[in-house]
Amino acid sequence: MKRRTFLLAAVSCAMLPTLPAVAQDASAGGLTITQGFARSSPMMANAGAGFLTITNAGAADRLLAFKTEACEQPELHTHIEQDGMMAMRKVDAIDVPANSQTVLAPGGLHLMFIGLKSPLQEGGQVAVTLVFEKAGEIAVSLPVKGPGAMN
Ligand SMILES: [Cu+2]
Repeated sequence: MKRRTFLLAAVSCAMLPTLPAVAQDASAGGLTITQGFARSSPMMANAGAGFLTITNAGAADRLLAFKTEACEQPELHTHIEQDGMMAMRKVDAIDVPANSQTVLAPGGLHLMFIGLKSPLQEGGQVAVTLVFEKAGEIAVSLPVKGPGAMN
């Protein structure tokens, strides 16, 4: 009986459709995306933030937006200091200068997940598609870390 169960499990595994793998690092044109991660937001309920490094080996580009199934309202954000307090602001685009690195990191620029459809699970992955003005779309998978994770 035990053996039979094992065989059935092996067969059903083999029959699972192969999902397209979305890499944690990705590149298109002269752009390479690395060091991505996401975490739930300590500043806002039902929200999360994503961070990554964009290395641009080519001409200047701009990150215009990102798409994700994880939330209702994906926005590009930055942090600003206002009256001695840190606040988040939406930005229309993030410049990615030629031959440089643009870092989205805690306390600065970030991907904002507003209206999460389900809480970000530590150890899980969030698939996002970055939309660049010139390079087009780059899909990347962000590993989810704990709420206070800094890198
Ligand atoms: Cu934000």
